[in-house]
This record gives sequence, structure tokens and C-alpha cells, in this order.
Amino acid sequence: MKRVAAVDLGASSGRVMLGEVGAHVLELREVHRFWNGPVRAHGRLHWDILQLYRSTLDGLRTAGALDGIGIDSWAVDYGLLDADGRLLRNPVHYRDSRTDGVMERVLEKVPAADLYAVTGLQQLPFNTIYQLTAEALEGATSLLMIPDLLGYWLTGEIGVERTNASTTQLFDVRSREWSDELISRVGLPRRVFPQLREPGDVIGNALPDETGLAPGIPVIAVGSHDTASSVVAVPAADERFAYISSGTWSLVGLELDAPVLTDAAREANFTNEGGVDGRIRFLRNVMGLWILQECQRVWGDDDLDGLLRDAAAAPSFTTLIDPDAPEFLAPGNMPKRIEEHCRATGQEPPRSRGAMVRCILESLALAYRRTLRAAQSIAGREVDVLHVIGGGSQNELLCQLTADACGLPVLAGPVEASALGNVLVQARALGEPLPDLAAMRALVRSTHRLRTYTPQGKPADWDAAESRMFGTR
Ligand code: LFR
Repeated sequence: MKRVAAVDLGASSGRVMLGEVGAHVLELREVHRFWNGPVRAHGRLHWDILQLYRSTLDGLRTAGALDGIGIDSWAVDYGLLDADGRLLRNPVHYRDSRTDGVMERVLEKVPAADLYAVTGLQQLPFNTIYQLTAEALEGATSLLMIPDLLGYWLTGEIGVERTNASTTQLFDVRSREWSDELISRVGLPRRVFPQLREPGDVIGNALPDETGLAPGIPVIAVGSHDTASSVVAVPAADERFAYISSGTWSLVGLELDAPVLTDAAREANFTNEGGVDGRIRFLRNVMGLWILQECQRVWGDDDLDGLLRDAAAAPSFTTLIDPDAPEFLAPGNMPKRIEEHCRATGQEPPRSRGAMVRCILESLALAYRRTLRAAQSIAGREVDVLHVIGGGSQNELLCQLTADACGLPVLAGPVEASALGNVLVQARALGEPLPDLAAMRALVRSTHRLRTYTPQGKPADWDAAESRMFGTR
């Protein structure tokens, strides 16, 4: 049995979880949870990286004796080191506006088809390639993704883990190395891209003097992209499954053995992100619960259960939005943006909070349905079940609407999927008998209770809603 800590950083909170993993045991306990979110200073959105590091250390110090530490976080963002190994400047949040218009500039140098042929990545305005293009790199010697930066502070070792590197749009999805060709074509300095690591590699031991931790604790590279770690913990019994990793974002798609780099995949903006054990996460980012979280922030209403009750009682299919519309990406007055979106698409805006929440959830369910159908037809893979994992798997109304819209049984849970994937990969690296993903998933299945949602309602209603929402495109 191994006792390991998962540091799991999400866009709205971070946590340190203590995991006990053995042949028939998989237990997680939260030891520390802390706030995370954008900090606006001088017109720019930042991450409070030192607060995240301090909170990580606080959590690790209270976790007690540990056999290992693994870190995962959201993707695409990074810190740059200078020649002395110090952080050059504070990492910027991917929702910052510094990348506005940058993608268009880069695409003049490298056509979208060329980028896709190498990286297989969906076009998102905040991909690392565009963020790096938007800033001056003089004085930078190394780029470290967020988990790699914290791992560096813990151990002094520089390197980038592959699942997260795969989200930069500078990584060759087939050779699984940095793409020297793209780096040079977009004019970025090759020197800043460090050596790559595989999930399961030992990064180094945590430095006791720097960290206050006991000597000799290995820091282990896991699927350091949180979505890669969550997909490890999908409790699937065979290959015929789809997943939604549901949190601030909804990551909707399939797990494949090889990337799909066809024109159809590129035109539908599917991504081929790198998974643990060389798997491919073939998926699309749907805007997710972010829209609801921002509404709650603006309303000053943290009673999610109350809002969901009102939404469940509100009439269906009254108003529908395209959750992926660009105006929903940046933080701001989301209720007002939804109202404007409704007017611009010839709809009466929702009249109550309950109706607004219903509109958001039905629109998300429709976006899931559209994405899943496209994923299956483009990848030539049929599925029998849809696994919803992560925090959003607790949202009963959304899970039921998802089952109804997709016409598939939804299996909801586990909630702490990314932390589970994190501790599973560590336990294997430390010698527990978990030879492959199937074994890890079987362990999740046998230790976690899942909830099933069976499709209800009339499929024709969802067909009609879909053509109303996307019919003109
Ligand atoms: C989810 C996630 C997504 C990524 C987005 C931005 O937490 O990691 O996979 O597209 O955040 O990094």
C-alpha cells in the first residue's frame, strides 16, 4: 500500500488530497483546500502563483508521512525562468485579453492545416503558442507549465511533462516531442523548451530545507494536465465509452490509441491531447459550468442547490444559447452577456434566475450531444455509455439533461477524478500492481459508487432544440 499526496489545482480552487492506494484499496482524503482564481492587476489577469505554492506546501506539510507527491493543474499556462533559475514574471491567466487577435497573426505565418497536421490540437485563442507569441521572451531560459513550475520549486529539477506539453500547440502529437519545425516557423526561441517527462517519471526528491518536508520524498510526474489525470479515473469497463470531464470546463470526447488528424477533425475543432500511457484524448472543450459560476459570482448567490431546484421547476427549451460563443470566455457580467446573446439570436431573455440556469444547463446538454455525435462519427467509434466525472457529476439536473440529450445512459462519478488519476499513476510508479489503465479503472469501479441516469423524455424535443440552436450553421 502506498500513501501519496495529490496536489490538484483547478481554475477556481486547489486542493491537496491524501491517497492510500493498494491492490484493493483506493481512498482519498482532502487535507487542504484553498481558493484559486484570476487576480486582475494593471489591466492584466494573473494567477497568484506564490499563494498556490504556499498553500500546496501547507497541505503537504499537514499530510504526514508520504511515499510520493504528484501535481496536476489546468493546462496551457506557464511560468518562464531567467538565467538564474528565477521566475521571470508572474504567470498570466489564459482568460486574459493579451491573446486577442494573436491567433490570426500566427495563422498568417503557419496555416491552420499545417498546425493541425503536426499538433492535432483544437484552436483555442489561449493556447500556449499564442500566449508565447504575445509576450517578450528576451531573458527567458526555460518554459515550465504550472505543475512543472511547482515541481521545480519543490525539487530544483527542470522539465515538462508530456500530457501538458501536448496542450501547447508546439508539440508533435505523433513523435511526442517538441516540434522544432513549428517552434522555428512561429519564431519562438527553441532554448526555452526543456526536456520532456513521461507520467510516472520521478522528477526528484522534495528539497527538505526549501520546503520544510521530510527528506527523501519523491515528486513524481503524473498526467500533470488535470484532464489527463481525470480520464485515467474514468471507471469504464471496456472501450465503448465516452466521457465528460465536468468542471469549470466540460471536456467532451473519447479515448483513442492514435490521433485523428483528418480535415473533418480539424474543421470540427477536435483536439488530440496526450493522455497517460500514450493514449489520445480526442475531445472538444465546451465552455462548461464556468458560465453558471460567473452568473453566481455576479448575483452574489452561492446557493447552487437552490438555483438548481428553481431551474428544475422552470419550463424547458424556453431559451437556448451557444455556450461556446466567444463572448462567454472572459470573466465578466455573464447574466448580461446571456441576455444580449438571446436578443441577438431573436429570443426573449430568461426572466428569472431559475430560467437562466435552466437555459445554461439545457444549452450545455445540447452542446455535449452535438460534440459526442461528431466525435463518434469522425473517429469511427461507437459508444454505449457516457461517463461524467469531476465536480459537475454531482449536478443531478445537468446529468439527467445530458442523458436525455445524448440518448445514452450516464454514469456519474467519481467527483475527485483528477486527484484519483494522480494518485493511481504515482502508486504504479512506486510499484503497486496496476499494470495498465484497465487495472486502474477496475480499481476505481470497485471502490467508488456511481450513479446511473437513464435517458428520459422525448428525443424529438432535443432534435428540435438542436436545430433551433445550431440550425443556421
Ligand atoms: C480543465 C482544463 C482544460 C483546458 C483548460 C485550460 O481544467 O485543463 O483541459 O483546456 O483547463 O487550461
